[in-house]
Amino acid sequence: MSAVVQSINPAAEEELTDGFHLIIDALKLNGLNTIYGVPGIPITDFGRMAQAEGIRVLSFRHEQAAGYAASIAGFLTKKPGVCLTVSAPGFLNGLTALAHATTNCFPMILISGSSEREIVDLQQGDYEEMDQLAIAKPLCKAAFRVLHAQDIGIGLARAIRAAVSGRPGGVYLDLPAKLFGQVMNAEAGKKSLVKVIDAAPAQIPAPDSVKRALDVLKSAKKPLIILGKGAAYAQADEAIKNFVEKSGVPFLPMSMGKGLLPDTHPQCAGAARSTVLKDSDVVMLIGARLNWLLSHGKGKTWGDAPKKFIQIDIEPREMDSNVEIVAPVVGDIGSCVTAMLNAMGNSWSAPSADWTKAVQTKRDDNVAKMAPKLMNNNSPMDYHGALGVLRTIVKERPDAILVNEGANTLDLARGIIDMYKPRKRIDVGTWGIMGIGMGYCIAAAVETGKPVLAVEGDSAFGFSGMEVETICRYNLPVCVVVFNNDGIYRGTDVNPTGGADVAPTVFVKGARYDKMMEAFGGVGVNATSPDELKRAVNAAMDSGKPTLINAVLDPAAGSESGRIGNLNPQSALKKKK
Ligand code: ADP
Ligand code: TPW
Ligand code: MG
Repeated sequence: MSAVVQSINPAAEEELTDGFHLIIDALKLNGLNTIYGVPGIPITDFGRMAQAEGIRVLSFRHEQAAGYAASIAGFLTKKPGVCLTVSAPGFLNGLTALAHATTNCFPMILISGSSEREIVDLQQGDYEEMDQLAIAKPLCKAAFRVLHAQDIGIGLARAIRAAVSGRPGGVYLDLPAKLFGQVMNAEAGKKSLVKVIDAAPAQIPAPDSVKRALDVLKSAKKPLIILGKGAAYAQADEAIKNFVEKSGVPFLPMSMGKGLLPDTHPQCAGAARSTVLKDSDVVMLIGARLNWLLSHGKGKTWGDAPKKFIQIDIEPREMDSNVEIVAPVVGDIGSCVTAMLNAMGNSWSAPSADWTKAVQTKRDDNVAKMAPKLMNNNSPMDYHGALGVLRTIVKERPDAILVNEGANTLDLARGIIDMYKPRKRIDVGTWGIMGIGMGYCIAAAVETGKPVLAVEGDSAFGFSGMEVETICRYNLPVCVVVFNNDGIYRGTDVNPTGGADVAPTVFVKGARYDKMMEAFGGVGVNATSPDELKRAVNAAMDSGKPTLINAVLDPAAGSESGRIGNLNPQSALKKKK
């Protein structure tokens, strides 16, 4: 029995347990069998004990990467990913990832050890003193502190429910050092634990809202369905596929919604994005917000055609966040889509061929225009040559998980690499955050057991590059391709003063990121052409060995900020010059 520790009072013959064991037992009872973190006071022994009790404890080199790993574990499994950190600095390092999880609607629990309340509250300068609970609160969905061993069970239950029910998000659980050593009767301790039943209960949409949505969809001449990462998270893959196919409506996947239906599906409008956004008259959002990634549902991107929006989301307050939603359907995506499917009946008629053919033609034209660029074998490589190769590799290995971050490296890979299965593409998400790369690789490999291919800008990779040691240490089937163009966006900027410092966007020229992987016993390859890249990636995916391929890109190949350069503020002075 894991909960039982040696009695400290043999005369009483009382079996005892303590905070350490109660936390471990509570996690295990709820199927939380993996912890991502960094050890130190007061959680070093906790990690050891957790490992001894069969929890997989993955130690990282930096808490932020561990936190990103936990966040994406939550996305991939629908169970909260757990990140464990030490107090103050470790906690703050993990907090970025907790905020990221909350922003992206991923369930995650950040557990941090903390110093003693009595000293923190009087600001008496404890070891790594910080009022962590207060700092975490505005950045996550919920924050809890457990002060007594008998409350550990309830504390974790609250954390789990808060993370996964309704709109998923990040939860902070504060565990002061003293809690770990608190002792209580083993039997009472066992009874105090809570196995959370139905942590994310189905939320059935109101029948009226379903009918209203179908009426609006039926009235459309040029309908469009947008599938976001909430739809991928929901794991309602069959219902979504059946609904989209029965509707006959063109669909546009958001970045992490790619693969819910294959990008090569006849209804996929991915390669006709600007056309469908402009010309559609009714847009149905499934697990996608009308945030900056969809230009807030208005403006040039959306053209002049009047739009009506239908939205399926679990969060009622998401409705009308940017523009009017004429048909809100509130509930979990599985329940909502199934209800819509059932209410469609057998006489549903597909949208007019004028519309669907126009979309297909646009898409096929764009794909055909792109095709020759993807086949070039230039050395040094450009983005298209390198991505053409990776596109084929992903097509041949549709089970592999693709991790992607960078600017040009992100935007171009998203457009070029087709996905074939749900939840196979994980990337920078709602914040467009750099640094998720290696943490995502590690969690993807650990949680799914599938091979992982990371396509990383050289800048993006640098944010979590030290975690290649972690990848080697756990011998994970991860192949990292660094698109090395000597810098952020491009490697060609110069210092206008002619001074000794290089421009702020450029890195060491000719850097060899592959040597980093070799330093820890993994495989490093320097690839200077698409052919070399193809051979190296295939070898890595076949062997499953940790591999890093330094893909030498033309430093002039990228453009400023990738595809979102328009978001940069412009200096009026610069323009006048
Ligand atoms: P994307 O970036 O792909 O457009 P977003 O992160 O903006 O996607 O939107 C995801 C949406 O999905 C959020 O509004 C969230 O509330 C919603 N969501 C997440 N899980 C579910 C679920 N199980 N059922 C319904 N909606 C969900
Ligand atoms: C946490 C700002 C956006 S994209 C990027 C940065 C620094 C790097 C782009 O260069 P990379 O890709 O990766 O080499 P490429 O192919 O265009 O050369 N800090 C954080 N997040 C973001 N988004 C930034 C900074 C940024
Ligand atoms: Mg770069």
